[in-house]
Amino acid sequence: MVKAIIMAGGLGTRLKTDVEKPLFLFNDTYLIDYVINNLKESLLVNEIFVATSPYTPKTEEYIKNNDFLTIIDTPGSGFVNDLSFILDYFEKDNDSDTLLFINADLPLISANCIDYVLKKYELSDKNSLSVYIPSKFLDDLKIDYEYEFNGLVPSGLNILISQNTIQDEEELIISKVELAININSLADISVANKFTNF
Ligand SMILES: Nc1nc2c(ncn2[C@@H]2O[C@H](COP(=O)(O)OP(=O)(O)OP(=O)(O)O)[C@@H](O)[C@H]2O)c(=O)[nH]1
Ligand SMILES: [Mg+2]
Repeated sequence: MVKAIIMAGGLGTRLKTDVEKPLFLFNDTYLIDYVINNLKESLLVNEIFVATSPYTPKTEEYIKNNDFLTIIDTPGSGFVNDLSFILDYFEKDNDSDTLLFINADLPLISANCIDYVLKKYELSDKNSLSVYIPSKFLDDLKIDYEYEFNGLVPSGLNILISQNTIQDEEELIISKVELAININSLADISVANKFTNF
């Protein structure tokens, strides 16, 4: 089974607005709804989960009204700690599920792109796969990023097997605008608007 988990329990500090980041309105639609719709359109994702935390109670309330979605109530103790919490949550049930993690602030990653990445994972002999964007690609588009290693920037799209272990990682490098648009600040909204034609 392929289970998608939308990470939606962060503080949203950099956005500097009162609303929780997943419920930030981007062209009249909540950020998280873009991700939900793209995952629903995927041909390979079987189930969708949303990882909220005590920092995102309104997001949790919003998601509760949707029968398609299951909430995972994470402690909100940081991305890596909550990831480990989620791996435990799934491992208890089944230790061979494919878990696709996607951040709630990646509104433009299409179902096609998600399915392409899942197919690459199926072909790989590694237990995990992370998608990276070349920093040069982002520099050329004048898109800011927070973290870079060996010329690669993590995209916020990762696949793991449902086991809380250190996993061998396949690096998948993709130069695509849809992966590069990550909403962290209000400045990122202007960048995103440049690349969309709503
Ligand atoms: N469940 C859970 N989700 C998280 C956590 N930290 C971040 N996220 C989510 O992961 C995604 C990427 O994180 P960031 O871009 O750092 O977002 P953020 O932490 O809300 O915002 P900043 O406070 O500006 O860093 C966002 O959709 C967050 O909601 C956490 O501790 N638990
Ligand atoms: Mg953060």
